[in-house]
Amino acid sequence: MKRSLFSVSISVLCFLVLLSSCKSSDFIKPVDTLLSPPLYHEEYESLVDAFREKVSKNAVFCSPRSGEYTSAITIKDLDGDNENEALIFYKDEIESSVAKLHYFNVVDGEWVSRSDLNGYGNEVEKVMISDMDGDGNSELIVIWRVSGVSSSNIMSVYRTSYGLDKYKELSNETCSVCELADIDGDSRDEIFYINQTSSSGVVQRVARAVRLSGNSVVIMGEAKVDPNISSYVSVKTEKASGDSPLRFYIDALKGETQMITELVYWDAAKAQLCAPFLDLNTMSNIETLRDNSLVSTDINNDGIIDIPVQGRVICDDGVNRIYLTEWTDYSSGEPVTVAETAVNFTDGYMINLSDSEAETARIVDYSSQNCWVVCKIGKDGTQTELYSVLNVSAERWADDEFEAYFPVLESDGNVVCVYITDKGTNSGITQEYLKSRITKIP
Ligand SMILES: [Ca+2]
Ligand SMILES: [Ca+2]
Ligand SMILES: [Ca+2]
Ligand SMILES: [Ca+2]
Repeated sequence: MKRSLFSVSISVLCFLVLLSSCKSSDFIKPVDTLLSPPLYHEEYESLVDAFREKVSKNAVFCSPRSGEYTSAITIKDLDGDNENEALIFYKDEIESSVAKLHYFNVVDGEWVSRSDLNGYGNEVEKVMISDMDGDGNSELIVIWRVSGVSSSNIMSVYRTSYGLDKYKELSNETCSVCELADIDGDSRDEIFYINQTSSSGVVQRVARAVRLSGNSVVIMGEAKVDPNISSYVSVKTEKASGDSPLRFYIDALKGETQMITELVYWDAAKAQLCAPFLDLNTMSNIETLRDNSLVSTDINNDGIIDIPVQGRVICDDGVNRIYLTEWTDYSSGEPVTVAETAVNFTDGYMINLSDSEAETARIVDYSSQNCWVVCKIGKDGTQTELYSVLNVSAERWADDEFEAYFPVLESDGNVVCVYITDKGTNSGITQEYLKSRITKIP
């Protein structure tokens, strides 16, 4: 059975509307108010009928919550024979505690049920598909989860068993973060994840890379990371090139308000997975610890992700303490600051300071008026007011009182505007300069 990817994706889209996660079984009912196109593509009908007939009449479908495949039904050529196979995530009924995976292939134009696999939770977080060992057959990596318990995700790896045309589970393990990527640059994917263990009340977390070897999942390398985090927020990678390995940047919350970024990569020369920020004395990532929830991002658009490291205090009036943020590129193995910003989280903007400005800047924070006054500290300690940055509602912005201000950012019915003092003007600060320097928080 051949079909274009395009027609599959349309039918997948039609399904998605009704399948936000595991939803009740009335998915075939038309919902005219939601959609004008048909709910599912006609090509799906034979598969859904086969599933109802051979697997379960009352099943409810489960959509993976994240990742590339977010439909309960994924149709894809898994073995490279130019015919599609189908994966269906479902539960026997809405209250069932076990989500399952069913695998179909096509024989003589008919969908044939091949494998029915029990999961390790009542939801599906993500499914990843890749031929990890290059034998022509795709492996399936499924992250199962229990509703509301993100720390108990279980990663299962499934491989086809020859001759039987079935999928079989090779391994399962708890994981927090899980990505499929070519970690060592040999053109085959490995699995990268973070595993948590607890023994006698002591929690340990390790970043781990595993690959497929025969019918086993084997550890390539592992590296300890900060165990004392509340949750992982995001995982990013850059495109690996030449000598530059694939690097994982994992932002994690510590407590409610602090954040760290773990950096993990494969060191080809040492044949080791490395996580350089863990301080072994304190077993914590002090290098990137900050009192805010800024996440790593490519701040200077050079293709390398930068980590927002907490710099010196630029405002401490006894009530508020504001730190300079030093966006740091670690791609050379040594920290290189590529941008320095003062971030106003309350008012939703940041000021990108030049090196010399960052050295001498001080902020006076009139937080009740949503106003920052940016000053320069002279060598003799004198404080010169250069400009003020104000956040006002769009309604107030129309008033005459802001005539001396010019707008730099507008969003959500608010205007961030700036007034430059005479001394600021004399220092060479212009409207154009500040318009290019004051931006939204990434
Ligand atoms: Ca196939
Ligand atoms: Ca394979
Ligand atoms: Ca590889
Ligand atoms: Ca960068």
